[in-house]
Amino acid sequence: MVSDAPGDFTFSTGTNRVVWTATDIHGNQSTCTQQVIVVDNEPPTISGCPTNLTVSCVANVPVPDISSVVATDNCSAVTVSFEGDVISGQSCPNRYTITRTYKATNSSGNTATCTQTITVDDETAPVITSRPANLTVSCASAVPAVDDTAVNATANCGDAVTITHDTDAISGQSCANRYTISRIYHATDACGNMASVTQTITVNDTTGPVLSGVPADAAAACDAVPSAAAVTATDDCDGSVTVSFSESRGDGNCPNNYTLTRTWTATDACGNTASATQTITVQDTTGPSLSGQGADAMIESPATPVFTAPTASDNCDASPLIGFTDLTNQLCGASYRVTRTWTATDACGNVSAPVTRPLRSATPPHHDQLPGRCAHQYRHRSVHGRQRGARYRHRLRYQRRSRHCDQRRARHVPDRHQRGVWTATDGCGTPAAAPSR
Ligand SMILES: [Ca+2]
Ligand SMILES: [Ca+2]
Ligand SMILES: [Ca+2]
Ligand SMILES: [Ca+2]
Repeated sequence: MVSDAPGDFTFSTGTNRVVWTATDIHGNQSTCTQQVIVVDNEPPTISGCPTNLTVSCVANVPVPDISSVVATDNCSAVTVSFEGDVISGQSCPNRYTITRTYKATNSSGNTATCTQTITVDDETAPVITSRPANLTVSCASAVPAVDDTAVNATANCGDAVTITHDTDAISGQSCANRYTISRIYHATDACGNMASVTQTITVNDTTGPVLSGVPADAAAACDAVPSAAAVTATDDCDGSVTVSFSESRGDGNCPNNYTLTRTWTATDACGNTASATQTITVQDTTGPSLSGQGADAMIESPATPVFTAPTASDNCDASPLIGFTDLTNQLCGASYRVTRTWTATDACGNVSAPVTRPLRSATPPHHDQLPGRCAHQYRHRSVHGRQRGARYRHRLRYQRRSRHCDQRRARHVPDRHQRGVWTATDGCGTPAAAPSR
């Protein structure tokens, strides 16, 4: 018997039915059947999974791609598929691990897998696109409030950016309105990556206060120097500030001619100052005045004239100098008139109006024109009277002028009991009076 069964026959997986037929030379046949069951227990092989990679953002995670995956099987065709992603270790939207599995499946259901690890890790800070500019202000009150909305930033992954700020840091402060502020803003993405920007605000008060109420330069009499004005000051930062005052005197050409320089100074909290001055020119232009000089008087020669000097007062000088000049006019006989003129001069040379007083010295008048023809002897009679307001006294001596004098008549004219006055003159117009008897 000869077999013609093929030696390299390949069976498929599963049940294969083999019919054996025996044929003799006469064509008689006999058959039997053989079942060959092929079982594939060997899984496919798989390779070519996409390489592991790291991306920054979710958006950068590639879609599954089987194109590079290669799978083979010893028995049958193999199907490659994407099995799925498993996410682990996620700490924020853009920081986690993807385990991506690809699977090869043969017709017997045998499988093999390979995995790709995709790391999502955002390590990139936002980019700040706008920020508050550095600035300088004069006063603490002008420092702007912190403003997060003034900071804008973008995140590489497109996630939301949160803007925050630190507490202002103050440095270099030397006074209430002179220091530096460092104001730090932060822009932070969803994974905590942070960019920062510092705004420097310089506070520097360089402006002095402004004075008000400073009077203009003025001239004043020495006894009418005005008191210092009430000057006030306002500062751009400090509001009302204290004003200090000083006064200096510059001597002039005499004690009551001088200048007063009044200076007002205001200083703010940072030492900026403002000052203003007023110059007052003080002068004594008023002369002294005299009073109390003695009355006009008459004395009897040869007495020495004695004057009662006036006293002087001045608006500014406590002790004006008093001087005088005498003018003598000779009258008749031994009579003369002395006119004394006083003037007072103050320390600045201002001269008073002069005051004068005449004092006349006269020789005794003679009562040579007594009533009647008789002159009676009135020896050692004192005669008192007033002439032109001045008291005078003369001692008169009368001589009997005639032996024929009618004594009786003379005694009755005037009546001896009636005190009367005769007038006699000294020939200079100076009347004298004699008592009657
Ligand atoms: Ca297989
Ligand atoms: Ca980022
Ligand atoms: Ca100021
Ligand atoms: Ca004076």
